Amino acid sequence: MGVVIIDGSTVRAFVSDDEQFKKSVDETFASLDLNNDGVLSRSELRKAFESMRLIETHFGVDVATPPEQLTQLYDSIFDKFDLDSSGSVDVAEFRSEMKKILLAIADGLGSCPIQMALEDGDQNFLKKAADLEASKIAHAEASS
Ligand SMILES: [Ca+2]
Repeated sequence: MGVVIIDGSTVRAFVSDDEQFKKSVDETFASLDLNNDGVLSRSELRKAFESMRLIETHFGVDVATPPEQLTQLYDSIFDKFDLDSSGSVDVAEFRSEMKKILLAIADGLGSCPIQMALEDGDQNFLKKAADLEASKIAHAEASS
């Protein structure tokens, strides 16, 4: 369990770092593709969002959402990801939608840093964004 501090520019820098972003998204996609068929099914994507805890929690505070409302929410998320309505989400669809989501989060954060509490081993894009920024700062300090 650790705490990272991120703001909009942290997230934006992560998304615009093509190589790093693609690597992170592809790794996440692979770990979410539980049956290894190369696409995410409705239930695989739902598990992904449940594990990211973007919906059930609001900045780390649990909020109660009725199950039927959650199912509706996850269905609409799936439909958003499944751009060609094929009934599954491929890696390109996943990449493009994650980019949109993260940029929306970046806009929401603006220049207001927030603290995020994270579990060890969290598959969390915001943590990856923070890690990337930390490694860049460390690199800049080492080379100066
Ligand atoms: Ca799958």
